[in-house]
Amino acid sequence: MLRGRILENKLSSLYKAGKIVGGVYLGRGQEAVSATLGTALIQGTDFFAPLIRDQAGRTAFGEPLIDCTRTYLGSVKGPMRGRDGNIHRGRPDLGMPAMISHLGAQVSVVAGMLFAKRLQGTLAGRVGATCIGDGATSTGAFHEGLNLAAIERLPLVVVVANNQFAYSTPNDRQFACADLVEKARGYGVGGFSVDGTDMLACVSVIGEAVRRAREGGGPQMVVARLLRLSGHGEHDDGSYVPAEARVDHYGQDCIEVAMQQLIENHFATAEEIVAWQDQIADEVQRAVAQAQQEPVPDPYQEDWTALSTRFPLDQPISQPIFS
Ligand SMILES: Cc1ncc(C[n+]2csc(CCOP(=O)(O)OP(=O)(O)O)c2C)c(N)n1
Repeated sequence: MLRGRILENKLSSLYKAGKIVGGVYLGRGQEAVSATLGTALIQGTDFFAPLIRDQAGRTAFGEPLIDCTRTYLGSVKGPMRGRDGNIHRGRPDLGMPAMISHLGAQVSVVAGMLFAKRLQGTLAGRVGATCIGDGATSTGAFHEGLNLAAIERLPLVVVVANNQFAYSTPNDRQFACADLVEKARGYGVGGFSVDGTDMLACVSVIGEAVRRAREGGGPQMVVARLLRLSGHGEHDDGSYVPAEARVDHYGQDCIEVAMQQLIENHFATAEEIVAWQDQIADEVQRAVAQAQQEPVPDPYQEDWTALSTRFPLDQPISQPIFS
């Protein structure tokens, strides 16, 4: 969670200083949901299709920070070889497809990946997960993907980060059911609700959803309630979010809550947390400095093949793939 937050704070500064071309989209306030999902998945076995607000989950799943800074800064050494605007990066060979759209498109992609593994006879013990927002639950892509996964009883976990706004559209203009988790019953999939600002609750509920999917319980949907603590992107000041939403329970910062939980449960001391922050700030600084020194792609030399054809299949995600 801290890696995601500290890295994204740096990206925001770089964007405001005009050093990043394109948008910067943060997961501020969603780190507990994202990181606990990434942690519950097994790198090398599972599939994870993160969204633009899932820096914390990507890191927890095993993506190195340098993948992020290289992509945002357009380095030719990044996973998209500097060809992507910024956020649609992935390592499909390693179970992490590149993001397509924010609006539920990944649900059917992950369902398809799982279905392909079933056809190959290698699905057992595997889970595929994706995160979406409340707005995505209104799209056809979400409906089609979840419906297919339910009929095929695929081990799919869809985590909905209900951050109360789809860009500037509030929940009451987005869906008419009392709670989004009711949609799970409609599709015939397992449904869970969790307070997305509470890290320990997320560990338990998201962990349980992943476990049920892995053990053959079919698709699971988790709805996590929270508030987006930034604009839709760094170009947006989020001034449409009412002041009451910022001060109610779900407006609290999950990182502050998590720190308290760690200290109260004697998992870590305040001094250790400060030391982690310092160490991570240093890692982030190095990942930015390295990407800034690297060249951008030469469009005349670039072979423009799909990224998946260029990755060695046997390389673990934690190792740099480009030298
Ligand atoms: C197919 C498609 N339609 C529209 C957009 C533009 N768009 C990007 S994010 C967004 C709102 C998403 O809201 P939500 O699903 O609640 O996710 P959040 O941004 O709150 O995390 C929209 C309309 C898009 N990227 N793709």
